Amino acid sequence: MQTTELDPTLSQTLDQAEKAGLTLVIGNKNYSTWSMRPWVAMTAFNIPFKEVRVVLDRPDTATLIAQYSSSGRVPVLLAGETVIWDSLAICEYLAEQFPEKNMWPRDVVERALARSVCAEMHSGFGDLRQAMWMNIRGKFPGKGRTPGAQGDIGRICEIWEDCMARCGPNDFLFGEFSIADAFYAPVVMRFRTYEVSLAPALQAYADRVAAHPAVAQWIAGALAETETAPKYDHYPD
Ligand SMILES: N[C@@H](CCC(=O)N[C@@H](CS)C(=O)NCC(=O)O)C(=O)O
Repeated sequence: MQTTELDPTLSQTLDQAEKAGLTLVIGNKNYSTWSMRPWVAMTAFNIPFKEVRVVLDRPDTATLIAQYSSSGRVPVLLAGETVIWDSLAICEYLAEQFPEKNMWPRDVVERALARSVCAEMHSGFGDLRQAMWMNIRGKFPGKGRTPGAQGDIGRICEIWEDCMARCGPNDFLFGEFSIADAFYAPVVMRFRTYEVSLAPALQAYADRVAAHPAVAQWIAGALAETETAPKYDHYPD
């Protein structure tokens, strides 16, 4: 098992993490979109946790993940004796455990909409995932624009526009940063890597997400990683 150094700003809260008993098992920060979502949410909402990083696409990856979860996938949240897998289930669990943090919007309708956009992200956009995988360090301008990926980009822009229209041009999707923004953060990473051109208001939203301290901290972690994954580091012609 490989682990990353924890950010020094988090180390002071390690005692709390031990007490809360939360450990988040993630994959490589450069490539693992599903890991990024709960990690960003936990960091953004100052939920202390211990991070365990398993390097993906290695011969021992499956064995290492199996130490924590039989799902065979990351992320996994270990909460004391309880094992919670799947990014959305993890975020829902945390929102229930820390209600005072308002990880979902406070308003019931906004909350339902936020859950809708997360569910759509969680279960959809397969063409985007396939043609435009996340590689934070990578630069693949213009690549991956299959018809399906273009359609997914169009739908994501529509979602963002609807949210901006309701919440205001300088906000996150539902006003304050929420789980919904954490769910779309990997899309923001993809739009940067593949240089997707966006309308100014949407580009401004993408820039706000990338500049959020939790997202910036994840990006810094991705840039500092040394492992590579040949199949994701070069875009085939
Ligand atoms: N639906 C799951 C998807 C998790 C997933 O596919 N994780 C990938 C990494 S991003 C994984 O663990 N793959 C296993 C492997 O690469 O061996 C979630 O939301 O957490």
